[in-house]
Amino acid sequence: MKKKVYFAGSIRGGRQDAELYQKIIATINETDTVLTEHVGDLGLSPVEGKGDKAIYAQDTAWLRECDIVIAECSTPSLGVGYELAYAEKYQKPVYVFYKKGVNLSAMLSGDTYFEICPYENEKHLLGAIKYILGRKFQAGKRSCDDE
Ligand code: 6IA
Repeated sequence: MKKKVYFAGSIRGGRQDAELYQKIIATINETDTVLTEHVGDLGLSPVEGKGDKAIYAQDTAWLRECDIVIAECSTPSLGVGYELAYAEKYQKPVYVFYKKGVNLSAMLSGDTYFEICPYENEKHLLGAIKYILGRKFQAGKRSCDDE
């Protein structure tokens, strides 16, 4: 059965990685279902759209509903940080990707609940995501280094 994937990436934190988010979403959609396709929308205006209360209600509902959370955290984002803590509260498997060399917040790298996955390049990132989605979730077997 297809997994429901909550993909998190920066919106108001900055859209410089939006094209990368789009590629991640396309990769996940090859085998599973991304609930948050708007994160990769290159035309998305961070300030317009539905009200913030509606966004919060929808996104937190999706976080409770999803099977797994995958986040790209190279661009710091308050919203993504909040989503990751929310996902932990609901005991969802959480994978945090970031480009090697980026100074990831200690509140992510220091939280042993999260699977922290630094990557070298796009190929490595997309390969790791495919690998994660291709296996069963088993306690103690969530490292993204064992591809
Ligand atoms: O603080 P940020 O804006 O960078 O937070 C980004 C994260 O919060 C993403 O992972 C999204 O899941 C969520 N998020 C933030 N803004 C929106 C949003 N804006 N719509 C849906 N999720 C959001 C609406 C803009 C609209 C024109 C599509």
